[in-house]
Amino acid sequence: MITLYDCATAPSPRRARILLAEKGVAHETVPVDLRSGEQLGAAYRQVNPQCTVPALRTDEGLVLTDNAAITAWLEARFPEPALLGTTPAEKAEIASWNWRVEFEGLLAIAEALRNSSPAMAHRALPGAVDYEQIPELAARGVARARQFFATLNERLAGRGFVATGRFSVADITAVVAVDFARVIKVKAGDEHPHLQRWRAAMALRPSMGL
Ligand SMILES: N[C@@H](CCC(=O)N[C@@H](CS)C(=O)NCC(=O)O)C(=O)O
Repeated sequence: MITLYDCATAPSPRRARILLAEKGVAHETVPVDLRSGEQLGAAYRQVNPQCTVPALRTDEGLVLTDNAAITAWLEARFPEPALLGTTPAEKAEIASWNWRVEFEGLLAIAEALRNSSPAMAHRALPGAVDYEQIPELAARGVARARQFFATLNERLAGRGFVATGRFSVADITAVVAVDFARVIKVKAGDEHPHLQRWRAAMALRPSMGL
């Protein structure tokens, strides 16, 4: 059986949940309570010494400790539907946009949240090591997230999907990033018509309710 170590309220495991649903892969879920610090406890450290979710235990007992590994493994193990592209050019385009959405979107939002939230004092970065907050980074993160919304809106003008002509992992990462931005009060508005149209179309996929 495949096991997902998950947290219902966190964006990174949501990426893995949506991917598993889009691939139609049956699995068990083990919740990890990030609010109480369960990820830093001895039991979860045995699963993932990096103390982050998601982690995925494969049916062969291999433990994958980040979305990059989970995505690569799922695509290789369950090739259909292809979510990383099929031709060399598609694979490159999807990898590029997925990285941009991670770096310009998800990481910018995390930068804003983790450097300002009192609940994340001393925890400015995820992982086994504590880092202090740098309050100035919060404002920069918000500015970067706003820029990400503008970039994504521009990208989606006249397009149905973030990369290539088909649904891909780049759409999954982008939906998760756009929704996560609510925590720093960055939202799509009238100035983002293309982004809003795409997000409404994505909402028709049952996986996006996860
Ligand atoms: N590179 C990782 C990042 C995972 C990550 O940052 N997860 C966060 C939740 S969204 C986490 O585990 N946080 C634990 C903490 O803040 O201590 C991935 O995408 O798999």
